[in-house]
Amino acid sequence: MSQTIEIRVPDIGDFADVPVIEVLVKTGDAVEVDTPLITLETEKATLDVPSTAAGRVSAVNVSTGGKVSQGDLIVTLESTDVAAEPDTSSSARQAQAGAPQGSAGESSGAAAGPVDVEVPDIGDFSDVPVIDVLVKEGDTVEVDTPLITLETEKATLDVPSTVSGRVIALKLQKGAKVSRGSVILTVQSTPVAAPQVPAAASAQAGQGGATGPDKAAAVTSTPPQSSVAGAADGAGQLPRGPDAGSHGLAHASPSVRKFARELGVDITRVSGSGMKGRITHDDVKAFVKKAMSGGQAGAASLPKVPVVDFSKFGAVEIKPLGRIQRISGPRLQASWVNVPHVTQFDAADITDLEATRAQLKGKAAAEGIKLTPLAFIIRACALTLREFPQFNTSLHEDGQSLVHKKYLHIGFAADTPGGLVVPVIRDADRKDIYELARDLGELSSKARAGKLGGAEMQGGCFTVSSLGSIGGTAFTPIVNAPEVAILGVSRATYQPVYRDGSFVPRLMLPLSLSYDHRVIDGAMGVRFTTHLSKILAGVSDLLEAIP
Ligand code: CAO
Repeated sequence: MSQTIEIRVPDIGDFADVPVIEVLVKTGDAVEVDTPLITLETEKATLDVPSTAAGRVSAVNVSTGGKVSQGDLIVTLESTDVAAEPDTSSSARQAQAGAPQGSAGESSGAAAGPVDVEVPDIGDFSDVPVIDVLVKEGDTVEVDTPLITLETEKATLDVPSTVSGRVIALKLQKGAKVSRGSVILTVQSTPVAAPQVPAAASAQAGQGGATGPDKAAAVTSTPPQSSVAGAADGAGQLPRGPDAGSHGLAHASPSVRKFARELGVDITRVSGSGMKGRITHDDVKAFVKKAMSGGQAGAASLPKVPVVDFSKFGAVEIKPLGRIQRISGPRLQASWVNVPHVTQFDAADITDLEATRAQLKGKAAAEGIKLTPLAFIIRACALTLREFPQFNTSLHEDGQSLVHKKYLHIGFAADTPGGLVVPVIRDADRKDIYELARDLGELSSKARAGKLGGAEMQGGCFTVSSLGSIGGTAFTPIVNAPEVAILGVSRATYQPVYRDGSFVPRLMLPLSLSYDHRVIDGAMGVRFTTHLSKILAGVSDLLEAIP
């Protein structure tokens, strides 16, 4: 039979008018015993108040930013599970601590020296599992830096340090079981001024927990000395050692951190939308959602370009982007934001190459082949890629390995009336200059006519973008990801080159090689362009007939 149950704020020590920094449930939600309902932030700690009964939330009586004291109504539940009424011994969940205790407690504010920090009074609980160790040996901790996270049957609690100093010995590991008095670690303490002490919460453990009409929910407070905190990580409140563990640096309540842990989320990567940048459950969910939707998290978090109403400044006309721009735009942006680009510039002496090309051009034209510099450049790239197989790879989606391709298809950027497309010459390493030139001509014509098939634009290993027929001295092409490099070619011009004691005019071809720095380092980048330049200058290799 359905029963209405009111869940109220339990005894939270001497605190009153405590800000609600997060409301974790809404009307209609099903909650279990111990489902966190709200997060409170006292001067000293962040506390989750869990439900003491199971049921469906029929009314939420608090809101974020509101203030509550002991006995205030949090939510009303419609419960069908009368048997799930809170165990009156739930007072055991009162992990409130009273007076300073333990060696660490006495040491706070004392002279420097090694100090053992112990598990404080955690109510009736013993052999409580340590579900997270938040610091490591060598870390600097401050008073209130969370050290370990405990999970009792009823709540998740952070145990903060009671001294400041350097951790010299960690005395337990994740998975260990602890009770009051267990030594957590030893800190080489530095003397600190005694912390501001609010009146210590009265010790509640074992008192039956009847703190409100619905009995106490699991609540902890953080007295200044050895005590259990809900999560002593108040943003902007507690100083943090520079080496504090990443979990310790996250501004989130224990339930949020537990939630993140369960989902395998590194909470330090989640940005908080709550008060003072606190990370909420919704922030963790949003983070996971973004990660699941194909790595959009990074792009989604990019700062936005301002939206401007240009008509304020003069007449405007809005025209839709072309089909190719609509397709290639997101791909270019994906490469731009994901690939750490470096561009290596160089210049190849193609004086002899152009002389040879001039000789061969007429004969090739008679066979219907337009022998442009690009055919030679693609041939030179194929030969260079054979020497530098690292450039014929793609990062595996696992981010831990490289896919080495045993084939070599080279794409080239073609400027068409409809926009930029990249036809792909298959097996470019197995074609001679004439075959490459023929492929180039055919694919370029098809591209300009908008007749390229999908398959003719797929499978590229490396791309060449030649703007040489138009002009320019250099540019920074965007890698055609998941390829790892692209060669930009600008207009060849005669330059004075110092040779054998004098300047001679040489036709120099500007090269701009952009590469993915995750795969290729700078030395390899410049070796590639040096080798490429040598082959272009030598000519003979380029004319080699392919059996
Ligand atoms: N330096 C000097 N002259 C060059 C040159 C260079 N680097 N590259 C080509 N030329 C000359 C050629 O020699 C040719 O002259 P001749 O007829 O006297 O031999 C002339 O320019 C025209 O060449 P082409 O454009 O017909 O042939 P191509 O093989 O060089 O280029 C293609 C073909 C499809 C790549 C080109 O037409 C094109 O679309 N380029 C634009 C690519 C582009 O937009 N890239 C940018 C991508 S990033 O936004």
